[in-house]
Amino acid sequence: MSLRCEYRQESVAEVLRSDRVLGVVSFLPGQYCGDDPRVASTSLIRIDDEYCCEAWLSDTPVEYGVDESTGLGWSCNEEILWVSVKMSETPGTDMTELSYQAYSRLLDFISSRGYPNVVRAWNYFKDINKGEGDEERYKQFCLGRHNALIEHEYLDRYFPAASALGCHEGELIVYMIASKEKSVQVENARQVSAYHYPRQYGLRAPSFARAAYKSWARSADMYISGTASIVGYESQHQGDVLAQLALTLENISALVDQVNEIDPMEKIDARFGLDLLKVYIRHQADYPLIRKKLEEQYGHIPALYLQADVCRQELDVEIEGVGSIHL
Ligand code: 3EB
Repeated sequence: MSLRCEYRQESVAEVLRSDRVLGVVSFLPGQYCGDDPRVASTSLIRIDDEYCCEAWLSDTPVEYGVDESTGLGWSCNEEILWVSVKMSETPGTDMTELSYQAYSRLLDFISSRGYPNVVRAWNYFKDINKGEGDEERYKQFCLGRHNALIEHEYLDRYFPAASALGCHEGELIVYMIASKEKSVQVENARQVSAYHYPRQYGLRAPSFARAAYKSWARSADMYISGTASIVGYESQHQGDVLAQLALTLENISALVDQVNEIDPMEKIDARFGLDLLKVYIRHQADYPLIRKKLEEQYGHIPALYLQADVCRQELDVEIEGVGSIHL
């Protein structure tokens, strides 16, 4: 069994024709309007037209459906359960409660289906930087997510790899890759683990690992969490997006090295390498410069550029990645 992520040029509807599709993530403009349970529709805005959507593919046919009681969309093969949830907000919605509900539903569901381990999760919601201090919506999101994870017996070192970004409008969207067997969580020696951030970052620190890797029956994947210009626990290079980008790329390289150090791979010469990059940019005007720099370093790797708000107000760029074993 193997899992592959691809950025695709075809429309979501076309990608969905294959019976090997575990999940598709759609973006604006051209958001998917159907009701296929394999689609997570986000209001993240594509900055260029190179790719239309993000596809997660199985090498065997998948089974899929909607969970009647919660409305979760799911799909699975023998080893992987891909699941997404959409939580509507009404005026005055408490983000702590909303993220708690989202995670409780997701974690209950994946356990009940026999895939209790979250390898990787993505979280998108609007107005992520709105609210002061502990009232900031990102911090409230972290509190609700933490409470649900702890209730489901996730300890620090089992937190999934993750990304949490602010999107344009709409519901809280969470999608995740869950597995039957545990994945391996990886931290970055240059950064304090997010779950150990000090009190100023919220009542409960963010519950995520810097990276994770998972061996499947016929492949192994590495998931680099959303990575930004942070050393220790502090944001660096406020107001200088290119310096932020350079530091972000150093953090990503350090993580890839770290994964390669930890992974007890028996094959000599096999290393995890990056296959895809997803680049979140706060100000679209920064896109040309960011793209130029990224292509100098990673020009051979497909990259998807999205406008999104980084969860720390002072940061303007965040990058995540997917990798696999390169022989
Ligand atoms: C950071 O390193 C930047 O809350 O799930 C990156 C990845 C970040 C995931 C999350 C937040 C999250 O703290 C922000």
